[in-house]
Amino acid sequence: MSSKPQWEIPPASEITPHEVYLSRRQIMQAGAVGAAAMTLPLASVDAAGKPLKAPRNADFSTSEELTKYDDVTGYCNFYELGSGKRHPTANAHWLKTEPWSVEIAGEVKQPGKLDLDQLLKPHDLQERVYRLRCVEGWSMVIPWIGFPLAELIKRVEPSSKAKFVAFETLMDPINLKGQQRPILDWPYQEGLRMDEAMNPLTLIAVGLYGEVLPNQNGAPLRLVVPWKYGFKSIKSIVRIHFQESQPRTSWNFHAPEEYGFYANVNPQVRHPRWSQATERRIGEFRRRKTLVFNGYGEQVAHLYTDMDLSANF
Ligand SMILES: Nc1nc2c(c(=O)[nH]1)N[C@H]1C(S)=C(S)[C@@H](COP(=O)(O)O)O[C@H]1N2
Ligand SMILES: [Mo]
Repeated sequence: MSSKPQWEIPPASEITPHEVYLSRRQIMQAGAVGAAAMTLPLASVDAAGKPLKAPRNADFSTSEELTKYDDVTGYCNFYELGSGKRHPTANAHWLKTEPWSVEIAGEVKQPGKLDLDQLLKPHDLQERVYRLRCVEGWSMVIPWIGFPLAELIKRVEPSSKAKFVAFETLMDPINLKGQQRPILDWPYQEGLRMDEAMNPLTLIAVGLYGEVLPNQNGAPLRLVVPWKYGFKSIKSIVRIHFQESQPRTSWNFHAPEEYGFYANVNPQVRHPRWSQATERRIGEFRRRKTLVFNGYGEQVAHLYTDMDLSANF
């Protein structure tokens, strides 16, 4: 996000994603490790980039062409690591992911601090290919690895008062130098209504393209909410708070008329400074039409039947 939409397109990489991805998968299959027997490499030193195997969930995956690995990991929004698209990759080492824990708090029966192993161990990982659409007007297709947020929510047992879930990114201004400038009210915060958080599409991602999440993509765990603009998909989460009131969220607080709390991808609702009717799929030349709910309407439109989506944008 910036004061102007950035239409900059990354240079075409030489190798296709399929070639890279298939060869990685073949290497992993040759290892013949059962998914259940696998220990997660997530909590080890320099985990980012280590192979991470998970079966694809075809029911939740688009068959559209994948965005190139180099673009997924080289053209990022992660303002803690710098506000340019290339900065998060160049500054990825600013993010210290070990040790890592996530605080579960608020209206919940099982509050507490979980280290990464405790948080992830009970959950089986799966791969899901989702579209990601940034409010700036570009989109990607990414093979994520993770598990449904709903599984974690059920495990920690929110109380009946929990109507919303709030998320926070790591606050570490000494290392995360982006936080030394008041671009946003740090730490980065996002939130979902409980039914959005429980929707089977909503994913906690810990990997992509068959490997542990690179730092610039939100290691060691991030949200992926595919029917919403990318800014809802908060990276490097350290706190999950269950609450009765609608959470304050960073981009909405920064510019409420530009970044609504709901942030559902909607070609009919303009961003005040540009149209959302079309998008540039990274790697493609021609712009495509943006789909309502980013193409996930069948799964999520029912969440909003009673809402005016131009007022609740
Ligand atoms: N903590 C944090 N999370 C964040 C952001 C950020 O700046 N900080 N940017 C958001 C935006 S605007 C987008 S489009 C997506 C981009 O995810 P990607 O870089 O993995 O493609 O991350 C989102 N999550
Ligand atoms: Mo974005």
